[in-house]
Amino acid sequence: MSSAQNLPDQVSDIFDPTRWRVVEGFDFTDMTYHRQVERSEDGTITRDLPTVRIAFNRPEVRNAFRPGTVDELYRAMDHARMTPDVATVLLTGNGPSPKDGGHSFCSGGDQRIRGRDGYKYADGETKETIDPARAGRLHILEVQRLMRTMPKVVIAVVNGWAAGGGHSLHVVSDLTIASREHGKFKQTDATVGSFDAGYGSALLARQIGQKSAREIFFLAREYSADDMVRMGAVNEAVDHARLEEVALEYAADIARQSPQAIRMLKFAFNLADDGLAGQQVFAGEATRLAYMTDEAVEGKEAFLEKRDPDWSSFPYYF
Ligand code: S0N
Repeated sequence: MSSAQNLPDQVSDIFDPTRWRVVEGFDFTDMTYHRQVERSEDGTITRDLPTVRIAFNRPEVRNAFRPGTVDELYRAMDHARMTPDVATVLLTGNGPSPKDGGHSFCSGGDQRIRGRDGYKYADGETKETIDPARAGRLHILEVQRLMRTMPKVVIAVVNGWAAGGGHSLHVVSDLTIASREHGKFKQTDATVGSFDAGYGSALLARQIGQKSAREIFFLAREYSADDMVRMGAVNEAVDHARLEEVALEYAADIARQSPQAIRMLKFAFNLADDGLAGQQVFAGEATRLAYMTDEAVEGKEAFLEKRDPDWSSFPYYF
């Protein structure tokens, strides 16, 4: 935290510290986690606004994720899920790289610590020393499921390379906006002997069609933000300097809508593609709404009062 006006550190070339505060309580190294704020003219925070920014913070390796990165990403995402006045999550990458100035959203799993047996080791860990409870998990898939099922809108703000598992994170996000200059998309899974056979590929095919999705995976070519807009995989390509500003405009529009309606719509969009798991999430929200009706209250009260429920004032047909 820099001292001037309690502004957070400058974490990327397009990060505006005046718009954010650090979310307290997390000692992250591989991610950063910020809450949007309103400030008075002297820089004092006057109130929190309903958007958070979760960012990969390993620009020297194109924001590749290692096990600890995924743990931190999950914790931040879950905290956002459970924070009642947060409507939207911006998922992005910090940078550019101090080594070569390269811009990156996320380049997927850190290939330097990928184990032959599928384990992913943290720095210094080996197959012999790793805690078995933490080994062998492709837990980025747990993050994907959380992003998919959380009752908030997740926007991928693609400031640079979205490659491999980073490409999949953009696919699973509700919306994607990308830097016209630096946003680049490349599905390298097959190049490194990896494959996201779940949302990363199958959901992409639902989004842009089978032929285009197969092209992206089978050929592993590079696509620009404008290419991706044309394919229907990205909502908008914007000038790099304005990327986070436009993301916040999206978030402000979302915050103007009914939270309940946004939740139901997100779960409705997911339902058909997610099968029974999608139905379960949608149905859970429907049940929560039903609990708020007089009819459901009558059922509960009749049970507690040890009497038969009286449904006479509740019609079978409206
Ligand atoms: C992103 C690319 C295209 C950028 O190219 P560019 O700009 O030329 O930069 P480089 O010089 O290549 O990179 C700069 C430095 O960053 C390092 N680096 C980049 N990406 C990674 C990475 N993923 N892991 C480790 N290091 C990385 C470079 O090595 C270089 O370092 P220095 O300066 O020291 O040489 C290009 O970098 C690229 O193609 N990167 C690799 C992309 C990739 O293949 N990612 C992995 C794909 N697979 C997954 O992500 C699977 C994820 C996963 O967990 C999973 C999920 C579902 C099912 C299975 C799995 C599974 O684990 O297998």
